[in-house]
Amino acid sequence: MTEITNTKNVDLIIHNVHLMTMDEDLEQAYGLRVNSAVAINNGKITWLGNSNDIEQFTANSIVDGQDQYLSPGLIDCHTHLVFAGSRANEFEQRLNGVSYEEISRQGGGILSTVNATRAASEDTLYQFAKQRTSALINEGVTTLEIKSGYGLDLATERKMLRVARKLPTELACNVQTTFLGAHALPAEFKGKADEYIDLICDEMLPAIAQEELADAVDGFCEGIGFSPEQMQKVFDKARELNLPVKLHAEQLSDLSGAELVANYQGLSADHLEYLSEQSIKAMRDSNTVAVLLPGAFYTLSETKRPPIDQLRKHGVDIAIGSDFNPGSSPICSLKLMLHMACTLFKLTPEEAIAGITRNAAKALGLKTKGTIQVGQDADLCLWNISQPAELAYTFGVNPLTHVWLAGKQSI
Ligand code: DI6
Ligand code: FE
Repeated sequence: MTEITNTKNVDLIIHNVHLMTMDEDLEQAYGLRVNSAVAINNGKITWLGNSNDIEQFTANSIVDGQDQYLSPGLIDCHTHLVFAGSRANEFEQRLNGVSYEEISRQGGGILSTVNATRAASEDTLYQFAKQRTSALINEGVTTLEIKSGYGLDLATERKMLRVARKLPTELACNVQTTFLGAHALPAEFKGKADEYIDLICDEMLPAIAQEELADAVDGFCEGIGFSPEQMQKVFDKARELNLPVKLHAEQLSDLSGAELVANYQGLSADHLEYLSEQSIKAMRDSNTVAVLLPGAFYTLSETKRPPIDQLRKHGVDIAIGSDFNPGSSPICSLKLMLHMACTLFKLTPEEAIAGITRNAAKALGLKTKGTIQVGQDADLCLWNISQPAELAYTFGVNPLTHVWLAGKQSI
C-alpha cells in the first residue's frame, strides 16, 4: 500500500472500517474499500490499506471502527449563516400568494435581513452563527463556506466576515469566507446600482482584500440582483486582487451568469435552475463546479430543475450546498440537502455524497479535502450505517458516531 512516511509510529490508526474514499480514480462506487484502515500523522492521512496490515505501526491512539463506514468530513460549500433577524413573516406572505421576487421589490427579502444585520452587535451575530455552525458540525460538517452580503456597507460586511473567521477558534471546523457585497442593492443606493458597484470595486473589495477577510468573491446575477455587466466589473477587480470568483447564477432566470463566471475561471456557479447548454459548455471548459441548492428550490416551490442530465453529459462536477439563509433556504442541515438532492433533483446517492465531499472541496478550491487519500487532511466522519446510500436515504436519525478534524477527534 502507498506510504509517504518513513516512520512507522503514527498519531492515530482507525481500523476495521469500510472506507468511502470518494477517490474518483477507484472503480468501485464511492471509491469503497472494505475492511480497511487509515493511519494519520500530523493531521494528514499517511497510509491506507487493509485492516490486517496495521501491525507494522505503533500508534498513540488506535480506534476500532467496528465495521462502520468512514467518509471524508462533509463540506457545505454555500451558506449565508451569519445574519440577524427572522423572515418568518415573508414565509407567511409567500404562502398567502406573494412571490419571492415581489417581496424583494417591495423592499423586503434580502434588505430586511440587511437592516437586522446592520443593527446587530458583532457578538450577537457571532452567537447566532455559532449555534447554526454547531448544528452543521453535529451532522458531520467539517468545512463550511460562509458568505457576507447582509451588510452591503463596508463596516457591516467586515463585521460579518470577522464573525465567520472567528468560528473555528471555538468550534471544530474549517471556514472559507466569501465576500458577497454584490448581493442586493442597498436602499441608500436605490436607482444608483452602478454607483454601488463602483463602491464595491473602489473601496469595499480592496479593503476586504487588504485585511484578508475573504477567500473568494461572489455576487447575485439576476433581475432582482445585478446584471452580467455589473458583475463583470466586480470580477475584474477580484482578478486584480487575486481573489477567485463564484456566482449566484440562473436561479430565477437565464442571464448567462454561469458563462460569465466560467470566463473568469470561476470556482463555481450556484443555483442553476435556468442554466443553458451554452453556459454548461463554458463551465466544462473552465472546470467551474455546478453547485446545486435543493433547499432554495424546495423552499421557493420551484418546479424547474437544474439540467442535471446535461451537466452529466458534459462532465461538469456537481456539488450540493445548504444555501442556509433566512429567506430562500431557512434549513440548517446539509444532511437534508443530501436527501433532497436525490429526491428532488434525482441525483444518485453516490453523486449526492460526492457533492458534499469531493466536489464541494473543488467548489471551494480546496485540494487537500473531500477525499480519503494519502496526503489529504484527516477530516473524517465515522457512520453507523449498513451501506453508503443510507447517508442519503434517511433523515432525522443521526448515524454519526465520530468526527476527526485534522486527525483530532472532535465528536
Ligand atoms: N440567492 C439566494 O438563494 C440567497 N441569496 C441569493 O442571492 C437568498 C438570500 C435571501 O433571501 O436572504
Ligand atoms: Fe445563496
